[in-house]
Amino acid sequence: MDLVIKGGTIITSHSRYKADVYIKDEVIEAIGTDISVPGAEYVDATGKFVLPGAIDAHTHLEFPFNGTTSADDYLAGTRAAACGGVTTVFDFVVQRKGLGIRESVAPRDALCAPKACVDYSFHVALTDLTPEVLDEFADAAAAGLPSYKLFMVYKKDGLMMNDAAIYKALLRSKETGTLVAVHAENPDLIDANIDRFKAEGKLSAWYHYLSRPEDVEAEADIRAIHLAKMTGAPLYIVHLANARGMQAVRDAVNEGYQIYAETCPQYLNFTCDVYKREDGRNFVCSPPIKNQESQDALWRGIKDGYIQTVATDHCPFNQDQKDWGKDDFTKIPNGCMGIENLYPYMLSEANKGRISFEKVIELCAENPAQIFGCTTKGAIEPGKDADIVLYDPTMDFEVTVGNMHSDCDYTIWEGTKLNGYITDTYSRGRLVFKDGQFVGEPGWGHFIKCAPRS
Ligand code: DUC
Ligand code: ZN
Ligand code: ZN
Repeated sequence: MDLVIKGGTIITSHSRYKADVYIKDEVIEAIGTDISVPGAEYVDATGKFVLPGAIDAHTHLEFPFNGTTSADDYLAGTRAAACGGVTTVFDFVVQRKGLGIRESVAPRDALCAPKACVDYSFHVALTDLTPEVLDEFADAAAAGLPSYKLFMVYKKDGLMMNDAAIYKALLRSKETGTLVAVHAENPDLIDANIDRFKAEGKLSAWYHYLSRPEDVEAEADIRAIHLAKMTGAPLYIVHLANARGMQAVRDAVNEGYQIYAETCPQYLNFTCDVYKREDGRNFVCSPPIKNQESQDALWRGIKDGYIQTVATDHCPFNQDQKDWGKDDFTKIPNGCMGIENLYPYMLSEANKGRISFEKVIELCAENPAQIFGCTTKGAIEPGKDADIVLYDPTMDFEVTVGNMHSDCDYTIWEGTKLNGYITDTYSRGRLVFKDGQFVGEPGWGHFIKCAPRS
């Protein structure tokens, strides 16, 4: 069915204007004034903003981790995404040791496809960088999988990749137009701190932060940037959360290196003081949420253009899972929720005047589409998929677990007041969220083949 969204204000990263959007066969067919299409369905968007659906470039859905599995499976996670205006979700597939990149993705894609409520793609977390896997970069990229993450931590979980592996991956990424991402923290410093705190009986959630404070992350950021400089390859730093790492990104970009930084809403909204709260364990994620100085540096980085994307690292665990670490922070599964909060939170910050709406579109839609090669996503333009969000800037909203659409039984965003909220989400022209209700269907979402860099 043809659809015309009439009378709204379209926002891009560099402009805003009133226009109608004509959608045909899941794609934006035309943008113009007074569009009239016989037989089409008309949607009145007067007073609303017409925005591209957000791309959450960093999630962990039904993720086996820390001896358990994250609480949102592909259905719940993509349902929550739809309700938060996210129309493309990148999930991390962990390479099974001994298996190749595409072999590791295939079973996860099979799991995701019947459940996905919005479109999705994958980054692959490499854990076994054999010569065969390095040789597979080009073919995996041609199959739509051109981005690889290397964990610099989680040694005991078998996920960590050493500097030599990062160096080799960067070199090969440069040859193949692929992109290497890193989770940057120093595992040896973390272990040394944990051993000391355990010996001293310091086991509350606050010591999760103190075992991985600002410089534990900064050291790894600086090391990864150094490796990228040595190879001349681009580098994407996931979930940047500290001021000194932010400065290292600024310096490297100013020297002409292609360093992309991503941060997450939890680092922009909370400080490490949350770990002193009675429910501090619910905020345990890695890297941990840092201090006010770091938060301020991240916002400055956004304003000055040194942070390219905001994504969530969505990896919720239910209260009973978090409670494993009630008396010992080392037993708390690492991860927080955010997939439904990313776009509304960033748009609310724009509505409050901290940044522009155009900047939010750049961070949450256009940049992730461009960096990860989602050529059909990220903008309201003819030819792009009709992934569209209608946003009412006058609507007040308070986040509470009851009005979220995840399977998790609490939210760290409880009580957060937002200025403005999403009223409708369209995924390829199909309505999937309307006035607080999920109206989509599992299996609607498709795998999106990402293009390698030219
Ligand atoms: N950090 C988290 O907090 N959760 C999932 C993986 C990660 O790196
Ligand atoms: Zn990570
Ligand atoms: Zn992550």
